[in-house]
Amino acid sequence: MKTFFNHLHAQHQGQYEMFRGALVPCHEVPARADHVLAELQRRKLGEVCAPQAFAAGALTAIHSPRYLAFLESAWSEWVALDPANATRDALPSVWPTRSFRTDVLPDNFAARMGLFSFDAGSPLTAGTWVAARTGADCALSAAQAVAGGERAAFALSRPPGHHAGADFFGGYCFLNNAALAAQHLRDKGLERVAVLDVDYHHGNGTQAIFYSRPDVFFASIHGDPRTEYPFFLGHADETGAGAGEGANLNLPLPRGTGYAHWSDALEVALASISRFGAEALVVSLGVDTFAGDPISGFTLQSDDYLRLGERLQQAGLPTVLVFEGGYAVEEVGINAVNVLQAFA
Ligand code: OKP
Ligand code: ZN
Repeated sequence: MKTFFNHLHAQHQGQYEMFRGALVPCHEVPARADHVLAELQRRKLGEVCAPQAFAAGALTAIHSPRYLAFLESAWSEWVALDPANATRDALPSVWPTRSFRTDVLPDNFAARMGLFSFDAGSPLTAGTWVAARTGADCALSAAQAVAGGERAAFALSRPPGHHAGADFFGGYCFLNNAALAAQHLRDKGLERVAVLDVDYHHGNGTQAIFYSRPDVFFASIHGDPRTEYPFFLGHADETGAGAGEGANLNLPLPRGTGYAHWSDALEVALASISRFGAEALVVSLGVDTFAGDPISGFTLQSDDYLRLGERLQQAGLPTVLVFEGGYAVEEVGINAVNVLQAFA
């Protein structure tokens, strides 16, 4: 299986995220991807390729032009506010909520940061745009390889993507890599595509992007949003809207869930994807379901990722795997590569 990777991911290096009123060091660090790359190379598991650079149209197929324009210019606007900002990441601190207008684009930069985001845990840095953009190129390149006949491909991109919506960032995510991959498969002629999100956190961005569409099925296994981030989406009664009714499946599970119960949910998700008649599969591959993850609550063990990889392979679909979460930095390489090795 080919891996698409670009070292520019490391340009996105946030310093702090807001947690309980304090700024704490970011969990989403460049070393995460570097550990996965090192483990792939240690096990000699397939070729590591640089992504192709895709034209802007591949991004506007999912994201709004005004959001993309904001992301691209955000860092220079931030530094223009105050030259001292060059050493500080940009974090939002004000958001429009119920009864506010979101149709008028504010001139004020802080206001636009809030309009286009949903939390204060996702610092926007000098290298965020280039990293997110080349990360998206990795996902699109992996989709292109699979559309061209490869059985599977892996996008080793960061920052992750599944919390990013058509026009908002949050949850460490800026561009929705999995959604971009799924859309690219559709644009290459596959009629029905499924996204299976196995990250600990609900993929609210991916769900929102495809919620009204009958051609992209979204299934997610995640910590129950009643207690777990991102809190405001991911309940079991969210089944799709309009033409997309029935094409969304949420399988929330309580904190403490281990592979024995987690894999029951996996079977339910794969059965639905099969009933849907998917011609290809995109996996949002978060490994923050690991027992040792510092910000998550499931208890999967490293060997369980071998079983996951084997089961995904048995689903029998052309598959794009896209790297998402996983914050136990020392084990993230072993866990992610276990999935890939068992699949291959
Ligand atoms: C991104 B992905 C921890 C706060 C956690 C955001 C979690 C984002 C997870 N102190 N806030 O789904 O792995
Ligand atoms: Zn996660």
